[in-house]
Amino acid sequence: MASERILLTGFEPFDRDTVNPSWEVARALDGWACEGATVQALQMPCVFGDALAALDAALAAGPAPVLAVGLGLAGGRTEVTPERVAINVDDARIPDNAGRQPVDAAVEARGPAAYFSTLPIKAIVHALRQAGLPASVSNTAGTFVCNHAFYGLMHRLATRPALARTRGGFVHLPALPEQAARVPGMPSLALATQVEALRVLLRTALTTTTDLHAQGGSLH
Ligand code: PCA
Repeated sequence: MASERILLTGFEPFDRDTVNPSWEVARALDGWACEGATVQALQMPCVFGDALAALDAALAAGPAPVLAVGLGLAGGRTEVTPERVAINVDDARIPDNAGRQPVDAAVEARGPAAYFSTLPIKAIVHALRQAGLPASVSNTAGTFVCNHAFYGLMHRLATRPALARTRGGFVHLPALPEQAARVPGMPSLALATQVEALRVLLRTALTTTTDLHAQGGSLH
């Protein structure tokens, strides 16, 4: 039986780091089948513009995915955090891997201010917690390359008729223990735990059509 495709992206290391959990998780799941769909892992460069070129190449190289989920590292976070919203802003506090450091540039010149994730983020957080895995909704993906990739993905899903049925979103992940060992005090989550969380997340996304109505806000 022909399998549907889940596009799962992760990033190369950035900010002079040697590893990025987002790519380690994505590549660990490459080829994993769930609910009639199979994961295709894609590594993105941590470079404004180039990340979206890699995304475009992967989208063009096969049928429309049933799900397109981006992963990225958010050092300092303690939980797996599905992002609620992507904003049309590139504002880089540090240079990307090509030395680019845009300030207050639009991701898409004629795009709307923001896009919401079309993943069932509340149901995902609930399912992760039920499975004993730490998770919360995040209300900001920042303004660096992850938000750029998230916004670019959602813009493509919203504007390309061929991708109208593809649901998409972005998830920030905590650091790996080996990264935290170099930065005392930094929270971390083991790779196997992060991979298990993504299995639960993808299964929930594939089987949930209407999101849960549950509180996931924050005061700041
Ligand atoms: N995290 C960065 C970019 C790549 C990554 O893994 C971010 O949150 O923007």
